Amino acid sequence: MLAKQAAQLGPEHVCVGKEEDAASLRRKFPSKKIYYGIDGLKKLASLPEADAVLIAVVGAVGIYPLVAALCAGKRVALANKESLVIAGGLIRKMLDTGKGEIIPVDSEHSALFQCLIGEDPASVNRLIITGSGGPFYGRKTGFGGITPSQALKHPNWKMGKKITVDSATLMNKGLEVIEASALFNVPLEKIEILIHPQSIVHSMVEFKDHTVKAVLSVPDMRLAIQYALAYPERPPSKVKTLDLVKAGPLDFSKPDFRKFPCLALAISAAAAGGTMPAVLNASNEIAVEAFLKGKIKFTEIPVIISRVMRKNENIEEPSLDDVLAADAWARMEAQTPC
Ligand code: MN3
Repeated sequence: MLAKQAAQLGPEHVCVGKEEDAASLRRKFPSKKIYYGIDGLKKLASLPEADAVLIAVVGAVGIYPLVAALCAGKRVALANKESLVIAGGLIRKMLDTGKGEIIPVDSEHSALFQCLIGEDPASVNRLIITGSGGPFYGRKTGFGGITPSQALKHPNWKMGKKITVDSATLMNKGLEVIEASALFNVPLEKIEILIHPQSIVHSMVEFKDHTVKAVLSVPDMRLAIQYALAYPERPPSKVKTLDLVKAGPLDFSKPDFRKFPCLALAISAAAAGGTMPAVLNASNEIAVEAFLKGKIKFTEIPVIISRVMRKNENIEEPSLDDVLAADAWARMEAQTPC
């Protein structure tokens, strides 16, 4: 598929995961520069001629191109949330001291970013992150019998497999709280989650005077991607106009932490800080993969994560090496049968 896309769009540089795939691409495209693996991602993210870098790889591996791009002073359109989850404090420091910047692609964070433009950070009361609740929000029992194909049917958004399962367990919303805290430098206790099944309101910011700003549109990821790439311009898009009469009524409710233990685990990892979010994320990645392969039940995902989190010896102000070591340890631990 990548070869087809490269032939169609004609990029000068292409990166794949494995060395052997790079070799076969080199035979197909002798005039292109072909890279592979983590070093390839880093090179691609810091090309001198790139004026913006869109990072949309899945999982903790996103940290490598993100750090490379920020070191090179790039504007990053960031669709990968795991990098901010595992190393939020370090990325925050890079943003505060370096030339690089992040324009979020995650729809909730794109909304928050837009609400915060022109506002004094000190005037923010709270960030309100909305979530559809995923395909099982109304379900009362039988979570153990949920199959991968059921979990992969998201009611509103078209996304990749890993994030769609994360939406079904509500881990995605937990990761997004950690992501927002790092990206906007807002403490955990000022971030709230609201379940909003229609996915029309993408998130909100409440200010000190109790004014609430929100961003609304039909749910379509193309809009958030375009916004991040075109920022600060706002060109026309192919996304449908929002018909509020047809879309309504819009519902909001508090999330159910008991029915969705992954959400509670994410919040407790965020509160613990240090390497705990990296451990949460890595064990979640392994558990979701095992669920998608039919090796474990849907309800075993939080059991694995909480077991690995309990064993973690937390490092409070971790370096990038500490974070990567915690990530690698948690991956091993998550695959060890208890
Ligand atoms: Mn999102």
